[in-house]
Amino acid sequence: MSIIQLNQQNISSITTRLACPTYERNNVKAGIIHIGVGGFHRSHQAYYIHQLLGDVQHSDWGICGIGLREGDRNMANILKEQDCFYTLITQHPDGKDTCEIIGSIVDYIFAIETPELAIDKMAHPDTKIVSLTITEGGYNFNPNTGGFDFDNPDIQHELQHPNQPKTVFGFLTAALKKRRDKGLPAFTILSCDNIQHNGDVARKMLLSFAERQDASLYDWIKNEVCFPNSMVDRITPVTPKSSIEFLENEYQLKDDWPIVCEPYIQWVIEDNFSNGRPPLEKLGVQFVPDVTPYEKMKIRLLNAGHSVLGIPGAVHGHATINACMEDKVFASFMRAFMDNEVTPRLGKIEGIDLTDYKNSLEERFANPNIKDGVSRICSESSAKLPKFLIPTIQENLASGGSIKYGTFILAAWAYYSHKGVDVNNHPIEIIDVRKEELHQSAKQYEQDQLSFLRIPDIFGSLLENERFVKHYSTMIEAIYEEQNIHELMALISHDNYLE
Ligand code: CS2
Repeated sequence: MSIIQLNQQNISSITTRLACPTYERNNVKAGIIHIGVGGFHRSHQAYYIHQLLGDVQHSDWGICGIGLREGDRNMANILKEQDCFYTLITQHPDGKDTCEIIGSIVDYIFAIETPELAIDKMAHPDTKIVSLTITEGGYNFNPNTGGFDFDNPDIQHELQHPNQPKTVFGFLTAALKKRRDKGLPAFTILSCDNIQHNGDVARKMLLSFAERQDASLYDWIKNEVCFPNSMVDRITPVTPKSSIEFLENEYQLKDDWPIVCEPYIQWVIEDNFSNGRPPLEKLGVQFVPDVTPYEKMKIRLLNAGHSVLGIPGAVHGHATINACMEDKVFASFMRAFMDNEVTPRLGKIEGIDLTDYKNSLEERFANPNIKDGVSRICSESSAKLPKFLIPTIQENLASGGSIKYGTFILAAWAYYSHKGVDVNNHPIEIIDVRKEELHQSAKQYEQDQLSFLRIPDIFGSLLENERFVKHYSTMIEAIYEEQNIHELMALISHDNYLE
């Protein structure tokens, strides 16, 4: 068999090789516009919608992707080449991979080149939802004040030139204004980022921006746009080159950007929509009145658990999360962190057995077939840890709970940011917009043991707490002196260490 390019024209031949969409894409309307099409959107929301479109009654709920950043150019080119089709490779723990072609993204607009087109698409009568995966950093809040960051030059630009939007805020307000002026109902804004109260955060930020731009639009958005909170979950590693080769060898299929993911998938959403919603409950999505306990559980256990493995893992030279889990010291450290520091702060969650949930996290992290790189997990830790980990430490400080596991991760992060190499002297790949600032602050260690923590918008007031400072100092000293993270983790896991 010859290699065949994944695209619309070839889809009937590809069907003989692997599962393809059964729906007629020409009849699918884009009821959802998604900003920030990355790996996660394609393994999660687009996969749910793909299943939904299998029933012709629901053909109003296709997706049109939008890329707002220069960094989306590659995605735009590849999706264009492939008519927005891509392969989803689900990696099972027994080593099997299941592959299927996903067709739910029916269109993609690279808004840097055609901003008008993107605005018109969002303002189109077919559009009912605009969903977002723009990462923790995309919400443009000033971590010092918790408010909107008006100093951002792109925000300044779009406030002065509302017809030349650059950020998600400029695009959303331009599109909502058009809808209001045309007498169309508002769309729902559905945040799918790992932020607690993601909908509330999106609402607060958009309203702050709109208020400065146009008072009457502010009122309209406030009254008409719904921002459901949601909890999303599916581990989606960075696509390795080997997956592209695998599709070529196994199926003679040329797909330049397939997606790999674990079998597990979960989505919990507040049932609060401005202009209708797809019946995703048919696919196991949970619609609940209040998503707070679910998102807190997921962010504080799964996302923080990942960092608890990933940061020391990077220093110790473990390349992937499953390699960390194979290391008994790492695995029991992470479990002890979950049991002793997170679980007591979560309280009871309706319908959830936390022990089962934690057991399933252990199994998911240990999946040997999904090679989730620690570099992905540690990427943008400066935005993640203040949301995933530091609140747990703060709450434990306030309530007298254990802090040794969480504190150790901050000390390990300081060392990681300073040294940038692992125990074998191999460079660590650090991906963080604040990498340089973190490095500068960590490297003052010799003069000031606590130097790394002197970034208030990341660490808040931790330094004001005596118990925390005592723990941190002991740990950071031990890390620098012994240079053996692994041994220290084993030591900390002993009952009588510091506490
Ligand atoms: C990870 C998440 O980047 C991270 O820190 O914890 O991307 C995680 O894999 C997803 O939230 C899983 O749903």
